[in-house]
Parts: sequence; C-alpha cells; structure tokens
Amino acid sequence: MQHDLFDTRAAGPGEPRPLADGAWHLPGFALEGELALLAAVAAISAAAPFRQMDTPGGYRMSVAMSNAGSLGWVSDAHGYRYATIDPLSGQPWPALPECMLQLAQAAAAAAGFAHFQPDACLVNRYAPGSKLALHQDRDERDFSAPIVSVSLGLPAVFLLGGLRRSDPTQKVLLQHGDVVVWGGPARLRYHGVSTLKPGLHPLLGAQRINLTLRRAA
Ligand code: MD3
Ligand code: FE
Repeated sequence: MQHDLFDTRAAGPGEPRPLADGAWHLPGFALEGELALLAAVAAISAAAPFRQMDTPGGYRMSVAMSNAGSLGWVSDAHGYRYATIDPLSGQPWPALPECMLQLAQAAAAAAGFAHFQPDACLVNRYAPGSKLALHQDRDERDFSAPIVSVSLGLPAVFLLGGLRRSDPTQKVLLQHGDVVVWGGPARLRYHGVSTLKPGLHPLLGAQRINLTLRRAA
C-alpha cells in the first residue's frame, strides 16, 4: 500500500491548521465517528424533519434545516431567533446527541477553547444547487464561545469574509469529516457557502450535511 507522508486525510486527523485569526481547520477530525454522527442526524431528522425556512425578507432558503439541543435556530417572516420549541411539531427539539457534544468539545479543546458547552446544534442539509448567502452568526448571547462546524457528505466551497460584508472573501474547500472551530476574532466574520455542485457521496448520496454546534443561551 502506498502512503503519502503529506496526506493527512489518508493517515487520519492531523494538527489543527490556522485558517484565520481565531479559526482552526481540523481536516478529517470527524471521520472516526462518522457512522455515529450519521445515525444521530437520522434520529434528529426523524423527530424534527428538515424544512426550508423563510427569511424575514420574504425569501425561502435553499438550505433545509433542523436542530437538536435545548435551543434551535428558526427563521420566519417575523425574524431570526433561537426557540425552545420546534414550530413544525410543537415539541421541544430532540436532545443534543452525545456523539455531537463529545466531538464539539474535543475539537474546541484542540483549537484552544476549553469548557465549550454547546446548547444548540443547527443541522443544515444542502442538495445540489443549494447555497447559503454571506451572513454573520449573531443571534447567540455570548460571542466569546466558539462555533464548531462539522461537514459531512459532498464537498463544498466555503466563503470566509471579514468583519464587514464588503470585505474580500477567501475560499476554503470543506470535505466530508472536516471540522472547523470559529472563535475569538473569527467569531463575527461574514461567511457563506457557494452553490453545491452535483455529485454522489458514498455514505450520503447527493447531499451535504453541516452541523454547527453553538452556545446560544
Ligand atoms: C464563521 N453554516 O449554519 S459552517 C450556519 O456550511 C453556517 O452550512 C455553513 O454558516 C454551512 O450559520 C458554514 C462554518 C461556519 C459556521 C459558523 C461561523 C463558519 C463560521 C461563524 C462565524 C464565522
Ligand atoms: Fe453561519
């Protein structure tokens, strides 16, 4: 068998790589637990089905979303907010799966953020053609907590901007199993996801799933 010393993907997760001040890319960090994560996503979406939310500006998002944890992010004609109840079911969101909590805490610690206590996991589902416009995540109470993102399925081009919407963006390819920790000065940077290209992932088929673990309250 041929091994490439410089291919961390073949050897499993390597060192966190700095993406920006406060942002750390952990390529392949979620690979070891991928099957547990996929089972957890299936359980979440069975209780709280993926749905395309409406924006206060009157658009329907192309990304379909669900949530786990004591709080879930919702958007409708009235605005964006965190809510304890899934408006679709009238029930609390499913509990944050232990495998997601463990992964998020381990990734945050590897990036230098000790004691990360997420209470929300937003689950985004991209079909080919879906995209996420440039935005800031600022509906959380405490911006000193990082956000941990986990990419599963088809690869996507992630766009990382600056603190102003007009700042230039850099492209980062996020692949199945990649984790990124966004904290400190990176926490309020604008970011988005380019239109997902068609493809078939061996485990997930024609989709990309992104988990973002957050401290919302
Ligand atoms: C940079 N999700 O759910 S994850 C989101 O791939 C979101 O679905 C994207 O943006 C996705 O809000 C990107 C990477 C990410 C998440 C949160 C961030 C990057 C971030 C917060 C601040 C800066
Ligand atoms: Fe975001």
